Amino acid sequence: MSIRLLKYGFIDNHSEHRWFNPAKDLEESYDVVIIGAGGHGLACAYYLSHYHNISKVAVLEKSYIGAGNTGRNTTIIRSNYLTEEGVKFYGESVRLFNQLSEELETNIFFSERGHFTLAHSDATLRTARWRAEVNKHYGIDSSVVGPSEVKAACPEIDLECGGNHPIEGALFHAPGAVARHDAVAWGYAKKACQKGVEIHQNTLVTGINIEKNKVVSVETNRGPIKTSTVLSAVAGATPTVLNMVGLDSPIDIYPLQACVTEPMKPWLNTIIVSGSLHIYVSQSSRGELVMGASVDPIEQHNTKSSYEFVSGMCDQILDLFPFLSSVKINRQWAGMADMTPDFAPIMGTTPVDGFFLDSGWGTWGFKATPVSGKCMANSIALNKDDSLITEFNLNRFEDFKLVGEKGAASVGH
Ligand code: PYC
Repeated sequence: MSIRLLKYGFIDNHSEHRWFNPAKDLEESYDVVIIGAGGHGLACAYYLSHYHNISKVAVLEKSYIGAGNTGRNTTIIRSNYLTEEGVKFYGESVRLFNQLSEELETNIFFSERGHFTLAHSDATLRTARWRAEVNKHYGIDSSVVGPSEVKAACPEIDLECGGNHPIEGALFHAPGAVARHDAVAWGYAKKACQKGVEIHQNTLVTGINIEKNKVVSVETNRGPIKTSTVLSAVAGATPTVLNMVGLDSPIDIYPLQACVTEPMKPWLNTIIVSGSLHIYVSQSSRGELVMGASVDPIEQHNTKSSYEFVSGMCDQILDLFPFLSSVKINRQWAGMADMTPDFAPIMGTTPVDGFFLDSGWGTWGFKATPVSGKCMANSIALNKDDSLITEFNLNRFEDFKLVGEKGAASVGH
């Protein structure tokens, strides 16, 4: 073995600083406790500490940073939604994503690819037109294109779809992008820690104490913490946390599975989605095809992968790309999606003073990471819902004011 290699093996003084603060004891109290060190919780900690000067913040994570849906999604970023609320909200998220590498001084591998939502029927084309018109009205780059434009962007696609469901056109959204999901979480964590935010991994919240309808403290497996402000940012576990403060929501938890193939030479430069075939696919910078489908058909609180998912999804993908028939699937996994009746998130203030919610992300939590962090930080700092999220408040279910966003889902659920 070379002496140089041995020398480097023995130095513990590496040039790169720690990204996150080292593990330490919990303080007795914090101004804000954030439950969940996924992208959303960490983004909120970043915006609180950098834009509101609120740094006495503890982010508590039962597992490790990004262990939940942050590290389990298929990293698609877009703003071609169906409702005014959704288009404005995700439009701001795409804007923030575009500058996030600079803002966080972390390469998040943001890669604008263009996003095609294929239409295999007149009915789907009609929804595509509807979305394109709403998008354009709010300044979002989105239009209906014909099969030849799809073929030009992706020459490998079989427009006939194996003769089963020919492609009639698509909704094209040029700003559609992908980014490295872990880097987004780590970047927010790094920058929040630089301002003094503490991230406590392996720290499970077991209860939240309320007195006179106000948050007063949090119980954890490492002892109690006094605080007047708690944010729940725990996709997949929202009902458990809501239970701790005596609130209820119409969220149901469904597993959402995904997978990657073995690496291939770059051939797919865009993002292809088909609601009728229930699939979405992009190619990662490592060359893997990153693919997913609808949520599982049964409500379950687990992250098990299934053969049924991967075989059903490959069956559909091969209609679009028959040449992939000998490509191997390398890995599959699942996350747990907080599904709401209207497919819009549940965010902001709640009937319990000092308890804030960032939840109900369904199948689009990753793409909302920057905007949700920013809006939640604004809402916490001002104790008032940010204007971009007022329509997403939990009270909309009592007021019968749903935000029907189902038509903007990538795939049917
Ligand atoms: O909303 O673009 C999307 C999406 C892709 C995968 C899951 N959701």
